Amino acid sequence: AAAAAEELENPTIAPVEVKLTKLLIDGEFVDAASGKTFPTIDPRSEQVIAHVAEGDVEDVNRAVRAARKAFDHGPWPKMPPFQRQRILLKYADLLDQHADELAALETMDSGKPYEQARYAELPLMSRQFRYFAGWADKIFGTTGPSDGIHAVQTLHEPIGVVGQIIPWNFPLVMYCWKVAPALAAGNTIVLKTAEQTPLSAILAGKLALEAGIPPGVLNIVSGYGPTAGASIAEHMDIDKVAFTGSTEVGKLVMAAAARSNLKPVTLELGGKSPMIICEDANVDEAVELAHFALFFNMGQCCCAGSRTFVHESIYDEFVEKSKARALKRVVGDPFRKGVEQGPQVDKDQFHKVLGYVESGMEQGANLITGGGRLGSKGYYIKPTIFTDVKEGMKIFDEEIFGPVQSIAKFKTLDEVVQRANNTVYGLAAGIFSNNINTVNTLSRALRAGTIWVNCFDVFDATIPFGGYKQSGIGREKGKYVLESYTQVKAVVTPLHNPAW
Ligand code: TXE
Repeated sequence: AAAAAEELENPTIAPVEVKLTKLLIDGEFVDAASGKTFPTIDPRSEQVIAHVAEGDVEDVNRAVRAARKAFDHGPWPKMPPFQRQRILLKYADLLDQHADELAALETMDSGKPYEQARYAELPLMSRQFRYFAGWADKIFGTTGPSDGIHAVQTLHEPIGVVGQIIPWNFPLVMYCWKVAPALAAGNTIVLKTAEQTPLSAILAGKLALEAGIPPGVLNIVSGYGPTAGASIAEHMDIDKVAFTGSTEVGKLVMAAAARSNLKPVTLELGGKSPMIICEDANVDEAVELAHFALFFNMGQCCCAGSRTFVHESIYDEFVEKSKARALKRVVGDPFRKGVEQGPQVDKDQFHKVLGYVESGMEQGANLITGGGRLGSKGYYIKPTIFTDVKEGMKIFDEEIFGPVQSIAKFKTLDEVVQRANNTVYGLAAGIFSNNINTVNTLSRALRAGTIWVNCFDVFDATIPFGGYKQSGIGREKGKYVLESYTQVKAVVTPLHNPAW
């Protein structure tokens, strides 16, 4: 009876049937040229969900041929921009209409809480398409004064065929961050999803066709990195590549782009973002925000606030309350209502995170809660906190990508700036303070692409996102991303006939 009562309070939302598993090439769902498939695994049960067509070099070649044809001879780049806009707006509506199914596929494949996928992430998708639909007819150049005897106009043209490689931590959000601006600017696309999470993008691709995006404009290849991914990076007929993933692979992508046809590269890579809790902070609120900054999405965020710096005057209280909060965190089947944390995405990530937990203990950090696997089935990890964490410990210096919070004490603002910037990364930083001078000082001194003040993980389509240092090159979202998906052409004509 108790179980039934709990079930009533926390009903389970059902997974959905997987209907689409093929590659999307030239407007058709097709098998891989090799006929091969690969299994995608449910991280809750460690069981196979479905076998998905495994795209490889030959499939990328087919997709590039389709995208090339759609760019060189198809209607998309030449279409009046307001028509592209209309199609993208219709696409946004279709994404909203299918939000339940998309979110369910996302949860099955990645293990993220259904409520998070459905109510925090899916709305970002349609918002992103509507925002960039708005840009479609507002992308244009300038006329300049030049030298007085020539008229000069600049045309902002699409780059051509763009290759996009996305990770598994936010499969659909990454899909729309990449696809929406590229399409709004008139490019055609070959996109590779992550091998851990291929399912949701295939349905998103089907909806793109329904919205009226012409065949060949958006091609989606499921498959592995060293095969399908690498062949995108080194392809001679792809005009630009955008990558989100590890810093290590980002370097490979950039090298391959340079070695092949010198295609421009944008990269959104790893991070080790500081979350700085200042002296004047309301401790309860700061604890909640720092908890969210690290534990959101099982800690699998490139911008996770993974170094929590706390002012010494409130350190002990902060640590005690952070422990209580972590113990309250609801971990379980991500399809159940009220669950805050599901399993890690796959076996590799699960073992990687547990390896970091062990190294924290070996290197003398103080484990105050968690510290191991939860249960015996599925890739669940207990919310874990280390205190007294210091530079030189791997858990403080390297990206863990898991539910492991590292808390450190600081005394002065100068000290915390120096320590926060002491990393090869520079993706984001959080500041918790109501002191305007502190906020101004820190937000200017921190070397990171996003500074969240008294908030964290705010991802509206208008906000540019990207890294300093080895966290990446270029910006996604906002008007800035359009620069990555357009070329500038200068057209010069004499103002007077030179013979006059
Ligand atoms: O990343 P990969 P992995 C970090 C995080 C994580 C670590 C490893 O620390 O623990 O990276 O994760 C494709 N050429 N981030 O191994 O391999 C791959 O198929 C071209 C941070 O999953 O970088 C997938 O589509 N592509 C991050 C994508 O790259 C290649 C998100 C990302 O996978 C390739 C994910 C190759 N040679 C992990 N090899 C973030 N910035 O958000 C792999 N890929």
